Amino acid sequence: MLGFGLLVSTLFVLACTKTETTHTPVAVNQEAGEPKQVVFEVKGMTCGGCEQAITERLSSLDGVVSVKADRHKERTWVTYHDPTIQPAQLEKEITELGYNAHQITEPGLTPTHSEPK
Ligand SMILES: [Cu+2]
Repeated sequence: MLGFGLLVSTLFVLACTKTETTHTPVAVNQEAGEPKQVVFEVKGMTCGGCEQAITERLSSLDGVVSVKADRHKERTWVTYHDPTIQPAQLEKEITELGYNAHQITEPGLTPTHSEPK
C-alpha cells in the first residue's frame, strides 16, 4: 500500500516536472503531413445542388479536411492532407461527377465575377 502510494506520487511528480521542463516548441508529427490547400477551376456547376454534390463527394474522401465549392466563381477549394490524397485524385473525383475540373495555381484567389474568356 505504502509502496504503491509512493510510486503514484513519484510518477505524479515526474509527470509534472516533465510538463514544466519540456516546454520547448518543437515541430510535432501530428498527422502524416501538414494540411495543404488546392484550388480547382470547376465548370458546369449550375445550382446549389452541384456545389453540394462536389462538397459531399470530396468530403467523404480520406485525407480531405474541408471543401468549399462556389458555382459563381467556378472554383472549388479543398484542404487536404498531402500523402493521404493528391490533387490529381480530387480532380478526377470532380470530373467523375460530371464537371470540368482543372487544378489551378492561384493561392488565395477570390475572383468576384469570372466570365469565361
Ligand atoms: Cu446543379
